[in-house]
Amino acid sequence: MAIRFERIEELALVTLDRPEALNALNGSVLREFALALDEVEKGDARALLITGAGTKAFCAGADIKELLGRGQSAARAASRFGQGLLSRLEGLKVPSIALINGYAMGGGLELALACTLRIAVKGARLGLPEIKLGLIPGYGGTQRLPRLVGQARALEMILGGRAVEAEEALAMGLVNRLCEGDLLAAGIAFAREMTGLSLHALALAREAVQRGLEGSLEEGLKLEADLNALAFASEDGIEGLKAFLEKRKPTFRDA
Ligand code: CO8
Repeated sequence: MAIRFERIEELALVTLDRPEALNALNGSVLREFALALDEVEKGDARALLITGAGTKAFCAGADIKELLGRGQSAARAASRFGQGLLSRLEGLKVPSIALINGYAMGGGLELALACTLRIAVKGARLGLPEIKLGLIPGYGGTQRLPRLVGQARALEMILGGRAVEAEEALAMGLVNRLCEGDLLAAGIAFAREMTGLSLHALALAREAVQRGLEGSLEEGLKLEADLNALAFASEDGIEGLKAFLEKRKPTFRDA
């Protein structure tokens, strides 16, 4: 198996498990990753953590051994397949956190970019080096990176192919947090800042931020008002307000 899928109490953990190839994304990893997403979609995990096996790499990108000789239409299809998979990850009902335990390069960084949030260990390196192979990113990097860190920084990383250290990634907002100790423990603690909350409200909040960024400010404000109305009308919205007024902890039902 190229992917390990585990439950840690209320959390799901996916580990890319090809440390001998720095967890590069070959066909088996991508197929098994799709199955892991199926598990998360139909299961009751309240957050998804994704990491790489070993201490060296989160994921070194697409498996370069499988790339040579791909014709134009096969390359386009492969790009659309990978993009579709990462869009499924991005659109999960539960938040996802990339635990970046070393190199996150090319498709590996694109995988992390499709997660809701990212933590990196000190010493991790993050980059989109495709340009050095005479290629460009193909799993969403040209689109998600500028949305996250701005056009200037994204162009610098994509055109120069330079990987940034974890500290620089934190400073530019590419990762949310740095971790100096136990990355899995840090990821679990980060996820647990959200797992007791309403999944319904979390999904609406993410949609407001992420879809809002696609359009104008005016369109985003309208979207916010529409989603806000849904939150107010939801069971969890009513329960949250009632619980506050009754000075008790809310019991959310994710509805
Ligand atoms: N694919 C396959 N094998 C890899 C990859 C990879 N991406 N990265 C590393 N490996 C293998 C190496 O070949 C090596 O195997 P072996 O021991 O059998 O020779 C093993 O992993 C260890 O790697 P290194 O010896 O190179 O380790 P170093 O510590 O010296 O270097 C680096 C680490 C800097 C991460 C280096 O391995 C590297 O540069 N890797 C390639 C990074 C890269 O260019 N990634 C982008 C790939 S392209 C991509 O992701 C495009 C995504 C969209 C595709 C769209 C589809 C059409």
